Amino acid sequence: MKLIINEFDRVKKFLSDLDEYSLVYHKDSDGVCSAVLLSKFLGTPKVVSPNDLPGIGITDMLVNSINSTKKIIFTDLPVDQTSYDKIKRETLIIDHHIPKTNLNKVSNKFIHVNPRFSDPNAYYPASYIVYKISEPLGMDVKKCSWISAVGVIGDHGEKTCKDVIEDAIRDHGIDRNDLNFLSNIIESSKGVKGMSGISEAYQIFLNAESPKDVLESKLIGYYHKYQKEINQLISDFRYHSEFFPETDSYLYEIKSRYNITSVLSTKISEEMPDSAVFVYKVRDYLFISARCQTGRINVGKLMEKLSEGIGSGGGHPQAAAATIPKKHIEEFMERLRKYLEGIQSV
Ligand SMILES: [Mn+2]
Repeated sequence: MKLIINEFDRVKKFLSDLDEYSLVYHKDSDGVCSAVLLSKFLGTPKVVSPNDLPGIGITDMLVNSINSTKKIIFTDLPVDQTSYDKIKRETLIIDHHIPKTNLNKVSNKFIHVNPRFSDPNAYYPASYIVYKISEPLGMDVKKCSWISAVGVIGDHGEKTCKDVIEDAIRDHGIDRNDLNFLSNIIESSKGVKGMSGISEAYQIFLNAESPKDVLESKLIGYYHKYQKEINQLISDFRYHSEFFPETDSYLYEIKSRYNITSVLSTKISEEMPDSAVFVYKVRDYLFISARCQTGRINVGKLMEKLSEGIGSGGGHPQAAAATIPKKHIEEFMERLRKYLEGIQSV
């Protein structure tokens, strides 16, 4: 299977007269790496930012600020699932999430690149798409193959994007573990410092000539802090989680300054794949992360059902999440407990 870019000629034209532009990227490893590649190939953007709301959301303030430049590029963000009508400029969207709307058909100011338009099952992270688009445009991509590979690994795309992983390993003297580590460094920067950590990661990767420059940067400090926190929370989980034998489930309230809920629930559930693991954190709202690696309990459906009418929830059968506003937390926890105790099925 090969990556097909339907809009290649329009992308080429868009990029050929690009003087000032804004760049908005998803705040994860693939988002950062694809944004770094674009910035290296196209020159530094005038405005650059990770998306600034939870998940894929973008504030009006950020939209206003990117509307001040002639052109806009989004990478690794499903702009079709945001309020795109507020975008006023010629805009290139490079994405790989499951699309809801093809923005090419909405307005000709949008160039919407998503390999799923030609093959709904295509799986190519944004860092790979950027790499593959830039190569025929005459960019020196080989020099940056390691950055593309880090993004691909971050989004678990190694099966469909083997060639870039091989390029990176061959040309930069690194192995798969290094790529994994570099991706974890980005996720840790987000975990420890949120949006500003992600921006720091972007800047450090942008200035890096080689993986070594990243490995010697202050991002390593974030990585170690994050790992330490994860290990402490895993041992705290053993003592303080609540077990529900009726459904073979664990419920745990996390108390950490870090953005760590999803990572922790994944780690724990990987050690007990048939149990269901629910990790939650209470702030201005409740955020809960649910895992069941074997899919015995379809946590995607469960989160959707439990948050019905009081919040938003959903995801995959093995991994899902929900966000509940403060006033409905009690109601949500009651529904969840009833389910976990086997009193009520959903
Ligand atoms: Mn992403």
